Amino acid sequence: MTTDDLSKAIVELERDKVMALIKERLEAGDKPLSIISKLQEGMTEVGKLFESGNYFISELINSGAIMKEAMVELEPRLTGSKQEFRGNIVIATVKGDIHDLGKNIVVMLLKGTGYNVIDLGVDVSPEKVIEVVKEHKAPLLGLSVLLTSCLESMQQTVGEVKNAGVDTKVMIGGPIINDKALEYCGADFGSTSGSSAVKFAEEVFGAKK
Ligand code: B12
Repeated sequence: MTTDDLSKAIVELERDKVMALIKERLEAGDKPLSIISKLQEGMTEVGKLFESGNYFISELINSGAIMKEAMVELEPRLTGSKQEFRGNIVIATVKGDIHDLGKNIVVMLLKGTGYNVIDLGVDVSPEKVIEVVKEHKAPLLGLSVLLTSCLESMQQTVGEVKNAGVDTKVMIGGPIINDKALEYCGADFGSTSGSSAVKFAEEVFGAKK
C-alpha cells in the first residue's frame, strides 16, 4: 500500500483531496512530473484492488475520471510554448484498448518538447495508423497498450507499419511492456515510462538532423 498522501487520495477516490493536494504541491514548487508519478502510483494500486476483487468497474471509472481532471490542471505546466515544431509524431492506443490516460501524458510531454503530435485516440486500427503516418510523413509513431489481450493487436499494428514501406520508427509503451513484449511486437523501442518517449524522440529526430 502506498504511503504518499496524494497516491492514497486517488486510491480512496477522494476527488477534492486529490485536487487540493495537487494545488498545494504545485505551489510548493513540486515538478508536475513528480506529481504525475504519485498519481500513477495510486492508479496502479487501484488496478491491484480491481484485480483482487476489492474494487469494481465503477471504481476504475471513478479513478480514471479523477486522473483526467488532475491532468487538466497539470497539462498546461507540461506543454511548453515552442513556436516551431521539431517534427511530426503520430500516437495512438491500439485496436481493442480504450485506456488513454498514459498515452495522453506522453502526448503532453512530446508537445511540451516541441513536437507536432497527431493523436489518433483509442481503439485505433492498423489501417488508420498507417494512413495518418503516411499523410504526415511521420518519422516516429508511438503506440500505447494496457491490456495483455491487446498485445497481439500491438504486434499486428507494428508489423503492418513495418511492411507499409514507410521510414518510421515505432515506440511502444504501457505498463505491460517489457523486453519480451518488445521483441514479440518487433518495435524499435519500448518502455513503461512516459518521459522515455521524449528521450527516444530526441534520438530519432536528432539522427535526422
Ligand atoms: C483507469 C483504468 C481504466 C479506465 C480507463 C480510463 C482511461 N480513459 O484511460 C477504464 C475504467 C475505462 C478501464 C477499463 C478497462 N480496464 Co482498466 N485500468 C485502469 C487502471 C486502474 C489505471 C490505468 C492508468 O490510467 N494508469 C495511469 C497512467 C498514467 O499510467 P500508464 O497507463 O501506465 O501510462 C504510463 C506508462 O505506461 C507510459 N506509457 C503509456 N503509453 C505509452 C506509450 C508510449 C509510446 C510510451 C513510450 C510510454 C507509454 O507512460 C505513461 C506515463 O508515465 C489500470 C491499472 C494499472 N495497473 O494500470 C487498469 C487496467 C489496465 N485495466 C484492466 C482491465 C482488465 C480493464 C477492462 C477490461 C475492465 C472490464 N472488465 O471491462 C476495461 C478495458 C476496456 C478496453 N477495451 O480497453 C486491467 C488490465 C489487465 C491486463 N494487463 O490485461 C488493469 C491492469 C487492472 C487490473 N489490474 O486488472 N480501465
